[in-house]
Amino acid sequence: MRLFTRLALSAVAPLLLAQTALAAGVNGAPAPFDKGGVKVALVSYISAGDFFQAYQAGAEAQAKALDIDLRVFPGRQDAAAQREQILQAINLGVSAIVIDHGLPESLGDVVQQALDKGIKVVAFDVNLNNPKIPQVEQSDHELADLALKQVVKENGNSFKAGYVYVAGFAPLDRRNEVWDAFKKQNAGVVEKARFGNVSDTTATSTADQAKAALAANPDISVIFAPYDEFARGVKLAATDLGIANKLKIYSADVSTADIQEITEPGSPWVATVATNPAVVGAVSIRAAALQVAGQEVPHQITVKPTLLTQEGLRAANVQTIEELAKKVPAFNASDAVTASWIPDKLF
Ligand code: SR1
Repeated sequence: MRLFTRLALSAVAPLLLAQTALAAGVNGAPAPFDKGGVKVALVSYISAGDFFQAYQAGAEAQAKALDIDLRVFPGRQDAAAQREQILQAINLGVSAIVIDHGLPESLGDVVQQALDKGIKVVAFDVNLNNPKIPQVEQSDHELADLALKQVVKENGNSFKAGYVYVAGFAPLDRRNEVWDAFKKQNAGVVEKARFGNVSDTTATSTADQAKAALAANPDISVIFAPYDEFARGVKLAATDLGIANKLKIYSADVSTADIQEITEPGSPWVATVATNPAVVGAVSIRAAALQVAGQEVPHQITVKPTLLTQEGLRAANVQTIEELAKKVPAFNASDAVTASWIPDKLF
């Protein structure tokens, strides 16, 4: 063999071996997962923030365990770009697309194009209203209900409140239904200010709005901020205004950074209700894989959230999401959409 050919082969051989190892498939899995290398796209609308990064990491871990070739399209809160990315995924010849958030009105026709080509679709937190598309959610009604029960436990049912909300995002809209019902049932709860912003700078923009709202309404003692970026913004504002000791913030979501903000001395962020977003990402990929394998997937897939209080986190000395996962089984794994052939030891 000529020297050049030998050198070229020796350089390529490890790559070929790596590819073989990567595309080895999953033992005992049905086609096409027995061969591996199934292409799946994850198309997100929001990619900034702890929740969405952890969701993506969980999706990647589950994809790796299933020997899926996962193509990630990061969102930039740009509806037109998300449509374009779905078309790109279709052109790549993916077998399934997971759509993570987005605006339903701008997705319907491109999602239909995917379905028409036999591509399986899974929706997380975006209502695509199609019986062929399983919907993944974190049981948002229960999430808001648990948070508001904790509000009443700690503040009674007569107080002035601030509320952080942006309409048009399915999980926030569902949580809002519970907030509306809560106010109807508790006439002593007065919503004095409502604000919110979802962007690539959600926390800091919300902080600016919160500062104005809290300065104008010094009698607000409770803030319902059911998204961790919102809660982080309100906490920032309360600290800047020097009123952290007069305010209690209740939120959704959790991350290692959130745990640190909740448990630090004097923090006004007293409770959150959350799932492990990495587990939700893994569940979304499993829903896609099961459909590709031709197996049954329920239309509504829920990952149940858990109430985490400042007091409880401090008492258990939990400082990271990994420590939380060791203490609370629901943060480690979900039994939603599993199968014997799907590896579930991810984290
Ligand atoms: C802008 S929507 C933000 C929410 O999406 C996910 O459901 C997270 O729980 C987050 O609160």
